[in-house]
Amino acid sequence: MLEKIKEIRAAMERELQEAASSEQLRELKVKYLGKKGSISEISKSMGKLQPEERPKAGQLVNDLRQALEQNLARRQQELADRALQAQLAKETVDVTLPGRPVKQGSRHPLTLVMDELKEIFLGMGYTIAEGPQVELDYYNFERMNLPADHPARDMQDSFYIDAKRLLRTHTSPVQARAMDKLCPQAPVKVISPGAVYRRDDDATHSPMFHQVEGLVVDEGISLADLKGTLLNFVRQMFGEEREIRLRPSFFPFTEPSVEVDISCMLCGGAGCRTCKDTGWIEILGAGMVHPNVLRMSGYDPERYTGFAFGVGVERIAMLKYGIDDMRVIFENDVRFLQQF
Ligand code: 2NL
Repeated sequence: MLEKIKEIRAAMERELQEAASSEQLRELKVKYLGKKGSISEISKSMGKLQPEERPKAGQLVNDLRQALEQNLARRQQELADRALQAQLAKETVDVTLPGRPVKQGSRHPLTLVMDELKEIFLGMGYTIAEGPQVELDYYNFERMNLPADHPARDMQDSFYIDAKRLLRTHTSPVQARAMDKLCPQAPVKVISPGAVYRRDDDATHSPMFHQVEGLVVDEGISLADLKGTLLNFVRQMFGEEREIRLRPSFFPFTEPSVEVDISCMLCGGAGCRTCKDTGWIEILGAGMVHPNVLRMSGYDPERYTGFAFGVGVERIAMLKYGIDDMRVIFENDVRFLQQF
């Protein structure tokens, strides 16, 4: 019996050492520890021993089982380590390789133009006013001197939420709110950039577009201040050589009202396709704040005057970057966006 145990132990240690894969280790485990394995067999034959020999033999069989389990685990670890070492030897990492370039995005042309517009007016001492896009028709229309029966309030022009609320059709209501807040302690000098909504959708109109409106209210503000402000803005935006031209126009919220043209930056005024051979390009609307608007905002129009203007951001972007179809601005095709 003792001989047998020794034999098994020797064979087992040899075979363990020879095993070259975890598959073979599993087979050895079955061979020795399995139900019909050598150790089970030898345990069964213990009955044949003399009673006084049994404790000693039992001890040896237990030692044998324990040794086998330990050796199996150790061998398993050795094989895993060796496999890892082999893998590492094969896989070399070249730490001097340049890194993979990070794909860098770019800012949307509307964002670029918005930022530039804000920067120019911040430079002239304006503050930025913001307000809700779902607006009361009181602020959007009433306060802009557009009474209930005015055609500009027509459902065809606006997105109504309910009887009293709509998506703002311009950012003027933000400025009406600014006047409510500031009047009459402080003069008003604000711009209101943001999205506006109108029920239009074709090659030259989007149902959502962006505006930057500006408003200055104080004592002694005149049309000359408006002209100087716009000339300064236009030259920063389109170049120092630009001139401006004011043509009479109409807005319900300004009186007098003007359309403002800039001398064409493509032909310098000689005439080309962009300016339709006129030498001038229309870029914004403006005017002196209507006395009704001032009054509704708490200002005495006999004492306070103001000017206001509204710029279409998409239009500026199209002129500045030579974009001929407004729809590409909103399609978000990367081939378009990557050009900025
Ligand atoms: C345009 C014309 C304009 C205004 C906007 C304004 C605001 C207040 C009072 C008076 Cl609070 N006017 N805004 C004035 C004239 C023109 O926008 O064609 N925009 C694209």
